[in-house]
Amino acid sequence: MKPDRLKLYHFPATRSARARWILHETVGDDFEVEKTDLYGGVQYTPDYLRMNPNHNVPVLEMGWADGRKTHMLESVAMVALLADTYPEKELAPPAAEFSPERADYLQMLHFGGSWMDMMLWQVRIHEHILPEAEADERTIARYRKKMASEVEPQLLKRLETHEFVCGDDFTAADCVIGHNVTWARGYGMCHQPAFRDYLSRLSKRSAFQKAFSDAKDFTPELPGGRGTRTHFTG
Ligand SMILES: N[C@@H](CCC(=O)N[C@@H](CS)C(=O)NCC(=O)O)C(=O)O
Repeated sequence: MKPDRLKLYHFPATRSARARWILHETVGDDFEVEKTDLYGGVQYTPDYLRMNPNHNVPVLEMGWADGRKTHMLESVAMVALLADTYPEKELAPPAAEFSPERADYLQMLHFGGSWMDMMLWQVRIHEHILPEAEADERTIARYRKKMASEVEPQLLKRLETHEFVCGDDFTAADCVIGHNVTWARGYGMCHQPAFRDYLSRLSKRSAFQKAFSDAKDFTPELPGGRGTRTHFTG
């Protein structure tokens, strides 16, 4: 069974670009995209909170033949589900096999979505979003250092010897790690040539181009400056 209708709540170049990317890789253009004005605070309105109590993007809305409407709220879960649901696209090692390739793929998917993501988010909120009084220079320094000393070397080891993060074939894990690398580079991290070359390979994919076609609409700074998001809880 597959949904009759797919709709993505999205904001340019954020984690919802991971979901938009895997959707283009799997279902093509057959889904709706609604921009959620994060800087306008739409994610804290009662209607949005009913759909997503975590007040963020992405949300993947799925309409089913029996009339149900369901929502997924985690970008990495969306990436994993879509890659496994369309095995003919060969975006993930087969789920039914206990293989080293499957283990490595899941490892990188979740490394990107949890460990690396956590560090990038700390840098982002403390540098650009939290009010001055809550922003902590030591947190920024700590996670910038961990990115440089722990995360980047692990990724470089892979990307200096292989085309993609799990080897020479593109996988759905690249939708998460690739997005993270664009995010990191926007903050002056992952600056080594191997990361630039990796993004250049990824950007040749038409699904990547479509997913990031609106990236120019993203600004790291809040329109009114840090701390202007009165409802932001992080
Ligand atoms: N773990 C979630 C995190 C989603 C998330 O925090 N999205 C951010 C944009 S990258 C957001 O919408 N933040 C708005 C807010 O919290 O106000 C995922 O990966 O889907």
